[in-house]
Amino acid sequence: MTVTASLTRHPEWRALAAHHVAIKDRHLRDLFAEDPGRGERLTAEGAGLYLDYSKHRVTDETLRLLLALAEAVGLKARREAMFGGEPINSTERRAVLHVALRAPRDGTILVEGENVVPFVHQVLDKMVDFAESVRGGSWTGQTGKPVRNVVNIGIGGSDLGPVMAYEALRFYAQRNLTLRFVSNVDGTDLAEATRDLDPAETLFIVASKTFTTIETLTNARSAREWLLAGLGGDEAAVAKHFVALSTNAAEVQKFGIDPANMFEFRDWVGGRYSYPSAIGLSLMIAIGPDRFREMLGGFRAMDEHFRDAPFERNLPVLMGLLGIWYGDFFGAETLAVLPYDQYLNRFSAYLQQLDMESNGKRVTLDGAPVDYQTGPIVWGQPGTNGQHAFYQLIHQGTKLIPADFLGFCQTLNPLGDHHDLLMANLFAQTEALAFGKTEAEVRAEGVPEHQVAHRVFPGNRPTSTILADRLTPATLGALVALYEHKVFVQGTIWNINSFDQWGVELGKALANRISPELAADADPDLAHDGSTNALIRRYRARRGAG
Ligand code: G6Q
Repeated sequence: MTVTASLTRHPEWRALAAHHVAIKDRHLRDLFAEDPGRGERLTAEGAGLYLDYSKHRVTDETLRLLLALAEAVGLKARREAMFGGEPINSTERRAVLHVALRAPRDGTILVEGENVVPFVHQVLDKMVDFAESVRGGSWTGQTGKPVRNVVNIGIGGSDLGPVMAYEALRFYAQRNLTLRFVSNVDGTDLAEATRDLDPAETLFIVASKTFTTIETLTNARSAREWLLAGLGGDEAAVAKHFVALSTNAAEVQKFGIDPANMFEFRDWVGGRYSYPSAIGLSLMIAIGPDRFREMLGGFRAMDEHFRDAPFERNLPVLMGLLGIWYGDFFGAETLAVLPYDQYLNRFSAYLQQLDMESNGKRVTLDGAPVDYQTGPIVWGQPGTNGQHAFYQLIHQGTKLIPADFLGFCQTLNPLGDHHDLLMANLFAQTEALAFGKTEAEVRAEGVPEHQVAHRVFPGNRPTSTILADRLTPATLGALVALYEHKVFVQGTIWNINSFDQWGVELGKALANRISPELAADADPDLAHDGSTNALIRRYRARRGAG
């Protein structure tokens, strides 16, 4: 194993550590008082998104040092390596080319000498034809009825992207179609998703990159039984009611889905980066091909911004560096993502996978254990609901929780003064988190003495605010690409592989060992630890009870 020079020994890192000691107690109140222009100066724009990062515990010197770190670790070269199709996913020896999914038709991206862009557009064209036929009613089921219900069966990257984006863009969806997403191997998920559907009008989209994922295949088999039971058992119905999204044609065929009804992608698209690929078919059916292309355009605009904008005005670079500043120097362990938009209700869950699966790593590219913190715990849910729940801890708890606030200047559903109220909450929260309320201010309000300490807000809680005009398909694409590239920037600085996921593979293997032990008729010989053995025995003894 090669042990590389640790990141923490870089002069730029050491300079940041020293700078942190010098400025860690500086308050945002003072930073703003000394430089009232920072609210306009510490901002950047790209791909229709406006980022205000002035409410961060940074000075011009902090930013200079962070940007120097990005240069020192070779971020530019690594970015070019990704866009250039080099196998930067080193453990799996694969290129990382979700950016190719949104390349223009005349683009060129070479993977081992092959331009993959024509393949991307060939699949997109096939998706467009299929989506149009479902939306227009010309794709009919076994009994001749048009499709009214679309059920996506997938898990992880083959679920979270499509479901998040469908929720986010529901405003643009064709409303006579019902979209459902089944992921959990818990039979409840499929049972609830299908209980009120007519099989004759239902299309199942089986989304699985590998087509070997046990949860997805189990759900797909049960869906096939449900369909055949409802349609009189004729196997021919499968071809009219099942399509597959996968890289694995052989397994798709083995399952019984006609390869003509398979939409392909390649192994250079990671699961958590895959919803702009064939994995987005359910979304394309819901919002239509034009909107889907607009969304790809938004992704592309952010890809170009990431590639071309100077680091000091580059949104993913700035957000990545700010995350490193808090995680590695202030010791913050989490990042809250708080969208002030109901349509983004699954956005934080989606980002959880994107960020935590990518950067939840403990060794460098060379296999040496890191001696610094890597990916944050990402969490959150839409404001203003969170305000009435967990914001208390962000304002007055003992933990430092940097937060991203996302909002839109225009609402898609104008209703009285709802939108102004929503946005008033967003602005008020970031203001209160930054500036807090001092003891003197609390006293001046005439608060009884025994409450004063309890009603002080220390402030100095850092936030980013990301504003866009309107939640359009293009805005969503730009927003997702922003976080994808932020994750890339951080993974590059930490010198880790953001594109493998051995922790996920472990779960797949472990369950495969235990499930035959649960299924066995006779008591199996169990060779797990004492706790696991006892739990399995108790489950076997009691599952038939009651
Ligand atoms: C994503 C992960 C993981 C994956 C699921 C589903 O990056 O690899 O979440 O998407 O395990 O895998 P399949 O698409 O192969 O079924």
